[in-house]
Amino acid sequence: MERFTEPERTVLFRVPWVDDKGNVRVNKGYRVQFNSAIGPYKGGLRFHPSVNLSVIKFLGLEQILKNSLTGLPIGGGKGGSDFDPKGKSDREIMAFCQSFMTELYRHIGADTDVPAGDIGVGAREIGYLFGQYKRLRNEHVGVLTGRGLSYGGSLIRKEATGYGLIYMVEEAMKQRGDSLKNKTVIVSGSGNVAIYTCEKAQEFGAKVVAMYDSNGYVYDPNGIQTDVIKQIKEVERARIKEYANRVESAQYFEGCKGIWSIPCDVALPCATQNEIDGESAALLVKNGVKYVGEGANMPSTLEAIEIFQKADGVVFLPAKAANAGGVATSALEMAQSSGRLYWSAEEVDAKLKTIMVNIYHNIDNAAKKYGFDGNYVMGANIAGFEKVAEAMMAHGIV
Ligand code: NDP
Ligand code: 2IT
Repeated sequence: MERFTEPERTVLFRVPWVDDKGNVRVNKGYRVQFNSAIGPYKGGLRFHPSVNLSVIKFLGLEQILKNSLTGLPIGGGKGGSDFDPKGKSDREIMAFCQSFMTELYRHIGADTDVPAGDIGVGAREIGYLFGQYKRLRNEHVGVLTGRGLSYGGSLIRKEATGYGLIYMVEEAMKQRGDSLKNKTVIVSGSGNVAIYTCEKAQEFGAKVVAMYDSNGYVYDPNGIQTDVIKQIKEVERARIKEYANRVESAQYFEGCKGIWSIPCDVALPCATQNEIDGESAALLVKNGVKYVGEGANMPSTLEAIEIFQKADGVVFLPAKAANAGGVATSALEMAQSSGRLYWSAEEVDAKLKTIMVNIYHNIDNAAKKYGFDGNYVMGANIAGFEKVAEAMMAHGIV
């Protein structure tokens, strides 16, 4: 455990770049290469002003266990910067990404460490990062995942975290003779994970009534229209407030926390850490929530988790299991890159679904086996840890 909690390597670096006004700007860059016992370091890059070493370390530690749960050969790592992509021009984003990669490239590689996206890092950023890596190394390899489809990306990677979350929630419901059909759902956030969670939940017949960005939330009793959210967030990069200007049945409320006061059957936090505190958790339980599935990493505070777990009949699916579909599909992208071939969307989606169903039963069984029936926090930690610990022991003291 002492070795497990200490990162194998931590890289901190300066990221200088020039803004559109000609000013020199400097940000902090991070890559924590936490654990490579079961495969190359794997995990996203986050660009957000709140990023510091502590945030990257908690995400990296979670990533080790999550990646182990996928059953695929990927170790754990995480990185990022305190750079704020909001309000920056495309040229500024490119300049930042090129500078970031000019340092990072010497520490990563397709068999060493394979970063991907996270908050503030999507298809555009991965494109600029990949372009600079390729230029520096003169190698077109699978060193990043979440790549565009024209240069080595995998179908369904973009959708994978959200779709995977819903596949797991549906499996947990199925085991209890329940389903998402006609359920009222809240999805927080409106980024990559939130959008595809919303889309898949609605495909299963649920009604998603609210979503937010960091300014406030929209409530649409008729069900959020995913295509409108996609247009606002993916195309225009605008604020969610716009949704209420475009959809008559919707209302906008300033501030985020109020979203958890809306009664729902299923709560799916998909924005960021600590977005559900004890007070919000108690309110959700009081209003009848039955399933909580974490799309974001550590969105529930410790107090909130305790409230969900103590509440009668509430199923709590923790992040490292519930949002593992993203990184699992990243591993499928790595496999396709190594094999120099592409799988169809149906093929990748089918594999994703199988992986999520398997993770659910693995954590359920581990919880039962160790006497914590229904406690998926314990189940996920134990099932994830076993494989990593076994590999670490096999490698000796390294
Ligand atoms: P995006 O950048 O695409 O979206 C993030 C969303 O969360 C935005 O709507 C953003 O609002 C909102 N948000 C961010 N910070 C805050 C905050 N402090 N308060 C309120 N809202 C906030 O990121 P992703 O969708 O990729 O990531 C969301 C979560 O899912 C993160 O926890 C990430 O670690 C996790 N995750 C992501 C995976 C992936 O494949 N992308 C895989 C597994 C987990 P705004 O635009 O206003 O900032
Ligand atoms: O938190 C996560 O699992 C991610 N951001 C995805 C990591 C990845 O390598 O796809």
